[in-house]
Amino acid sequence: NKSDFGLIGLAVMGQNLVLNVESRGFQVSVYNRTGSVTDEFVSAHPDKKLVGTQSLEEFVQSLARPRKVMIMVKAGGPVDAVIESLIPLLEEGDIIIDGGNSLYTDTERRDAWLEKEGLRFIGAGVSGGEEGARKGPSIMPGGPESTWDVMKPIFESISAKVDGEACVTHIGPGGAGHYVKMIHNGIEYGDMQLICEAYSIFKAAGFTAEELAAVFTEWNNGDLESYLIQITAEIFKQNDPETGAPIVDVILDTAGQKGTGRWTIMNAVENAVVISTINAAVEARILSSMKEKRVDASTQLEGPKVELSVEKAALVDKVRDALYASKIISYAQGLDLIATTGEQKGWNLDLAAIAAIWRGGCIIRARFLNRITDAYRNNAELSNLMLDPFFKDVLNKNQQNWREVVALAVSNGIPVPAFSASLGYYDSYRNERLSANLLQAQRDFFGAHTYERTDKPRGEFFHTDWPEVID
Ligand code: NBP
Repeated sequence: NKSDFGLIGLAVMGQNLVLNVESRGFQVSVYNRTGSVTDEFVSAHPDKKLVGTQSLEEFVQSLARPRKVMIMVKAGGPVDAVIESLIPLLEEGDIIIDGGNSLYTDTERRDAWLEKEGLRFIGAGVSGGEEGARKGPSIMPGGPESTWDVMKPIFESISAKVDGEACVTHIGPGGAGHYVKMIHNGIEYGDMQLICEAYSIFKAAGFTAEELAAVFTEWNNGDLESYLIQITAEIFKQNDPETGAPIVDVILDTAGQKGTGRWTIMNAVENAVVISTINAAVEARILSSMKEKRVDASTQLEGPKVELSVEKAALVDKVRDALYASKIISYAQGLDLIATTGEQKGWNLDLAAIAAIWRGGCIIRARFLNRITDAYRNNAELSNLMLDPFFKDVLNKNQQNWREVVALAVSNGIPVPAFSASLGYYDSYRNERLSANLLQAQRDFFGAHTYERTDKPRGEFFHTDWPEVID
């Protein structure tokens, strides 16, 4: 009998997704470029309905029509290589699903390419890492509605569930799914960096790992409840078996950044959308990776000569407020970018549905996403998340503590680039009058760019005859 589903690419994500799909009652055929991986995987699971295949021909022949082939290989060239080899083997109406972290513009190109070949294509972002893939990820599929309808039962059965709702929805046509996954990853960068900044303040204030574990455990019972806060609490409880020291203290402070974070920033710049919190998070990783340069500079560039002395309990409350407010800003920016691109592409995106499928399965899953879902369910036209009644109240309530935390960090030389970028966005956005009047004067001065006036209707442009300067 033929398989219901096929998967190509048996690395971490592929293997776990296969076991997930199989566990929902589907028979799954598998193929991997290196055949020994397939053999080892299938023989490690003798009780499962798996069909191991050693050639793509055998793989394709083992599938029921319309064939559903998921590709889970390294993003970029490998995806094209696999598609290229599949095309002559598949038949009209068969479906290829790319579940990797492909760049959405590649997905758009493949969508057009496969349509010409008479095949159906879904570019689906799959979030949640290894565990999500195995137990239920958040899935962000893009492609034609009619293809989604065919895939819906399988996607819904393998995805995470929150309050009985599957963490998958048809995002939109073409590259929409991979696009939303990309921004999701950018938001993930922001969430992680904000937590790290909270940690750096506590560390400077002398908190022990034990105290940090207690703080994050407590936070995980409140508004900040989320997977990332939860694992952070666990991290602080973990000691290094070799030295007995808290494991965080022996881990080197250099992080990598690749693909999706960088793509998110480039896309924001192209669309003229501010995502300063995510920017700060990506840049913080870049700075972290310059370890040797930082070590060298640390002996040459001075910081403030102060001793941080604060009342710990009060600090915990303030940092919590600052973290929550900054997180709201990060999501406001990320969702603004999604909305802007969605509009420009005519994707007709449903922000409430997108926030809803992030509530489970993925790394950014959090209680707070219920509030975001509600915000857009109540008002699909919301211009900025900050202006939703619930979030507006939180920001108004937290802004004082947020400022105090940023000021404390700055005066003590503790880098908090994402906290301060978030606050900078908040203060800029809420200011009726910024300093761009001077900027316009400068532009008009050196380039006769003209300006609009406060006392004249918008759209009327003026120029001043500036004096000549001799330098
Ligand atoms: P990798 O991204 O490490 O890819 C390894 C797989 O790609 C192997 O099966 C390998 O086959 C196959 N492959 C390569 Br490399 N080049 C190939 C080619 N030219 N033709 C055929 N197969 C080729 O695996 P992963 O970490 O499981 O991730 C898979 C996708 O899911 C990626 O796009 C990733 O960004 C995304 N993703 C990963 C995570 C995560 O937590 N790891 C989370 C969410 C999304 P081989 O065995 O023959 O070398």
